[in-house]
Amino acid sequence: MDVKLIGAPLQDGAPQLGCAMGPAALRIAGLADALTALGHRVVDKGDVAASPSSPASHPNAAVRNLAEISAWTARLAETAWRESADAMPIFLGGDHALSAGTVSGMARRAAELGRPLFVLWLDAHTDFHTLKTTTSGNLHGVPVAYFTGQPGFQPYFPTVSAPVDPRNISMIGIRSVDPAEREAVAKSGIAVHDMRAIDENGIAALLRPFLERVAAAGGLLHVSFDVDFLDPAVGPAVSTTVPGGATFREAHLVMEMLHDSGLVASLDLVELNPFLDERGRTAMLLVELAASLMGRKVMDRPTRSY
Ligand code: DIR
Ligand code: MN
Ligand code: MN
Ligand code: MN
Repeated sequence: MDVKLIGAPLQDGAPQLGCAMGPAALRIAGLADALTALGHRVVDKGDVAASPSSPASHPNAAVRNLAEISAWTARLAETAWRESADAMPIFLGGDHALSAGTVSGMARRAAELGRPLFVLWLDAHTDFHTLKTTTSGNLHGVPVAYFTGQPGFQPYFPTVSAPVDPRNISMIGIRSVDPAEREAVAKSGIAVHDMRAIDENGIAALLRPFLERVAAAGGLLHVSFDVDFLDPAVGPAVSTTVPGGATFREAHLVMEMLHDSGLVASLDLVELNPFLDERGRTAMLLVELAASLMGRKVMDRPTRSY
């Protein structure tokens, strides 16, 4: 497969600095080589840059870095749309605000192909705040509301040309939902699978019917992988750790099922903060998981010492 690595070193959407180092850490951990070894043709497109032309403010005074995130959203939506024409883009974050851009760009691509876009959201959080409801003001908490076309983002953010149907979104790993998000996400039609659902059913039983639905609809699948989907013991390098997350085995199973499905059109690897890491282990783990999504089987997995 033709794969493009696209660095998106934004960090203004997160509460702590450090995500800007994420793309570099993923490169140093060997992402391109791991995918090349699986037979893919990998092109590293380098890092995208964005900066706002003028400052912006919102009546909700909590909102932080609005102009910066809006500029990143415009730039990444254009990039995702353009680069997905002839390859599978893998976006190296950068904080999760980047998905406002990548998912809306992929939705535009899917609409042009006459196919529905589906989104698998692997995260501790639902990221369904609007500019009005966020209390932290960290805009990594708003991308899903944005790309599904919830009200209140205009004129602050670019117009969403092809909003994602909330019924085409499956969230897995959820265990931190703010009060304002709870009702909104329940009403939206998004399938929210929390950790209890994983514990009671097993993660495969949650993912399989979703993948079958994507296949039956002839859809494109975008996967958005937030490091905090993982348990902090496995993936410590993230600013918003929440205990009780997915194990390596659960994440790995998800990746292999995604590979087997053949449905994945694009991928975000987000919220990696190498400044909080222990000797790059979270970056290396993400490379392993991405390799599994791209076809590596357990039996081929080289032994690695962290
Ligand atoms: C929280 C945290 N819901 C907020 N969100 C995070 O600040 O809006 N998303 N960490 O990944
Ligand atoms: Mn997130
Ligand atoms: Mn999260
Ligand atoms: Mn594997």
